[in-house]
Amino acid sequence: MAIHRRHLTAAAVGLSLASMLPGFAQAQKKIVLGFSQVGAESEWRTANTESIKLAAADAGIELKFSDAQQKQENQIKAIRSFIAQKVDVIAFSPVVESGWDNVLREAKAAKIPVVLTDRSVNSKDTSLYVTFMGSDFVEEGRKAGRWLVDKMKDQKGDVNIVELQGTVGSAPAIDRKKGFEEIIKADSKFKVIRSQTGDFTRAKGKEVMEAFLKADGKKINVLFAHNDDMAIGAIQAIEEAGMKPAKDITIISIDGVKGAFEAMMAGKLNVSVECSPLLGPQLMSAVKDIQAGKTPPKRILTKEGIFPMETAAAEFPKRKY
Ligand code: GYE
Repeated sequence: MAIHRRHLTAAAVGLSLASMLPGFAQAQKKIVLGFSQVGAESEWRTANTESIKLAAADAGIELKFSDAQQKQENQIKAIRSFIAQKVDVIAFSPVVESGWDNVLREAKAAKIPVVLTDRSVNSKDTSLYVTFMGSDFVEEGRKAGRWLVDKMKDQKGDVNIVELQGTVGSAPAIDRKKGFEEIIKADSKFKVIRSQTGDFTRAKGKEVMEAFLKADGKKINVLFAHNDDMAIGAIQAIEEAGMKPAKDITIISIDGVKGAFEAMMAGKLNVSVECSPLLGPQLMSAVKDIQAGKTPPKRILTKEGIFPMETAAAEFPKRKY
């Protein structure tokens, strides 16, 4: 009985504290972030998801995470459900660039700020989102192109290139292609003889490379893959065709994930251009700023480098993804 009374007293005190200090209860309220992820198509994406989940936990932000399995319709559904749940902030990595205006207008009408991470949208109305944080994909394509131009500077005849594109309509596929072409077009010896999507996955990268090899075989001098996973799939196809990756065919890819470093250390991949997936901490700090009424810069750029095969062994222990 005595214990019971003590409990009652504590409850009563708790109640009166909350009603006397409404600000106190407010400060304790967690920020709720709805995040719609592209999928789990690559090593890059897995590292990105991990970074976001960890950073949310570290920042004390409640994360509602949704995986769209590389389908825009699933992302639109997830965003609508975040709006219905009245989350504080919505963030997402748009699988493709176009077709977002309607759902973004719905978020705006509900007064929920939107942050784009990793990939951008091509909406004309930039007031539909607060900020876009992520890499400069055109520059990544240029870095790949510059590395190739330098590597082949003494080559006299044609350089036949096959290209494995990322997801059709996605910002990184469009921009990496553009940046690469911008650089190689300076010399007509560089010829892109085939270009097809491998949807950023190992399985598709392998499958499409098999088809390239069947069609052109020994004619192929260079593979430019828009990400490491497709390059890793293609390496298997090249080996199965009895050729030597990185020797018979020069291979360039993008991301700089651990799998790429392992391939470089095994002498099977020539170079990987870095694209960092570790966007979690900067996303959480932008979310906190927005909630505090501050406006983050419209564009938050990720800094990144390039890793040729010769640097792989020294860099590998420092890699975080
Ligand atoms: O390069 C690829 C992933 O959007 C930058 O998506 C990202 C790309 C990354 O599937 O591996």
